[in-house]
Amino acid sequence: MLMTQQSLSQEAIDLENKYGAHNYHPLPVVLNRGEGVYVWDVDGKKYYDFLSAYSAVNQGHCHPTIVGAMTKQAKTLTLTSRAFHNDILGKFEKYVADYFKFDKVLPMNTGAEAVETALKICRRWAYEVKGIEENKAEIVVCNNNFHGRTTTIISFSNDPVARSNFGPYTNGFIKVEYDNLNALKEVLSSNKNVAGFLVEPIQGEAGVFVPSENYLREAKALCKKHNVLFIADEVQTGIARTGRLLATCGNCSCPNKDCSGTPDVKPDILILGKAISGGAYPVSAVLANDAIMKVITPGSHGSTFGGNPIAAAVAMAALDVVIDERLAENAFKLGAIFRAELNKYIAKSTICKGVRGKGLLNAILINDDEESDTAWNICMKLRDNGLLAKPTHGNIIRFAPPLVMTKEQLLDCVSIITTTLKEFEV
Ligand code: IF1
Repeated sequence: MLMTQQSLSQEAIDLENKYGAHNYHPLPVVLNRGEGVYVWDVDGKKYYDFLSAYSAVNQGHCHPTIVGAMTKQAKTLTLTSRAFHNDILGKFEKYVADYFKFDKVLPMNTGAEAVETALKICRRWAYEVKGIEENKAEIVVCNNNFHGRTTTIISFSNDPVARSNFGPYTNGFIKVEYDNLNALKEVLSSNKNVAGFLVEPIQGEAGVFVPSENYLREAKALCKKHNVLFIADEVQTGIARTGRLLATCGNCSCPNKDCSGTPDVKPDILILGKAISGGAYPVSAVLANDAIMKVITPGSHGSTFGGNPIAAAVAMAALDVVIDERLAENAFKLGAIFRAELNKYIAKSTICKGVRGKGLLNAILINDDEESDTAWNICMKLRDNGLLAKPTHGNIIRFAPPLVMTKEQLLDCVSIITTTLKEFEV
């Protein structure tokens, strides 16, 4: 029996290796079921999911409300394209616009598409509203950014693995150091052609890098002063992940009055993806007020699937769950416990140097160099001990469980993590 099951998992891995492009290096575990904070492998072994599909499954796996809305809509109407109206798109757009307090939303499917959409809106705005000379607009981005995988987006990445040999690259981007207001100030005051500043409120891929307390607020103020659009990529940080509805939580309807950080940083353009669907379906969205969104005219942008009826139904259900189950508050509360508990361990640890993050987007820093395989080996041991996480770089492990976790489950996870780390102490 066990032999058969093991060969099932090896068979699945072999099939991917033989027939799939090798664009990933997954942890060797083959999953076939998920529910809430748990996933199961083909042998029936249960794990805590500490990746949540890169923060897409904030509402937990197979949430019944979301799956219910999806199956109901799937049986009624799946796709009309935007050549015709349908009876749910407008409801979804109103729901999302009200929820995040913007005039308008432009629905797409993936995060990268939403980032591309924001860049296009920003460039049009530069020429048609700000009055920048044609083809001269520049968008400022940050070093070590991660915004997706398209040719334009990787053009302004500085990760050689993501970018090398994919040129020629798209022009019109200027990189500045993240969390450095002087660098931003310098480029904004010396260059009249800057149209926008694209930023992650917390840099995820860079290793869950949380900027200084005032960074986003001051950056927004600088943008305002120079008539530059502040574009927040909240694909990963949005939808309650960091203990607030949005990490830039401006005038949104987040019920968490308890949260600390930087209030009133309302982006001019907000980019959402991942958990806007709870991971059930690819849904992304770009939000802006009329003065900006008006540059989008018929034929200038679109997508066959963007804002399709299933996406609309799924996203409304997924955003309902965030409010109904108070996920922002839960992420805020559990995140504080998580970091406090890990810090107790870290005080006596040599293998783990620190923990950082906000809400339930956290990472631990492993005491080894970036090229080492220590973080990978720890993740393999965490897997054996019933918890799935993935390294980002050789010495950082990201921890981002679904936000529907209970305190008891979280403490159980802390115990798995610290027990595992103990095996690596020298
Ligand atoms: C992969 C990281 C997470 C994102 C931000 C846009 C996108 C992403 C801030 C694009 C996507 C992903 C994609 C995933 C790895 C991943 C990631 F490790 F790179 F940093 F989440 F932690 N903006 N992030 O984080 O969204 O087009 O993928 O829907 O395998 O590339 P997408």
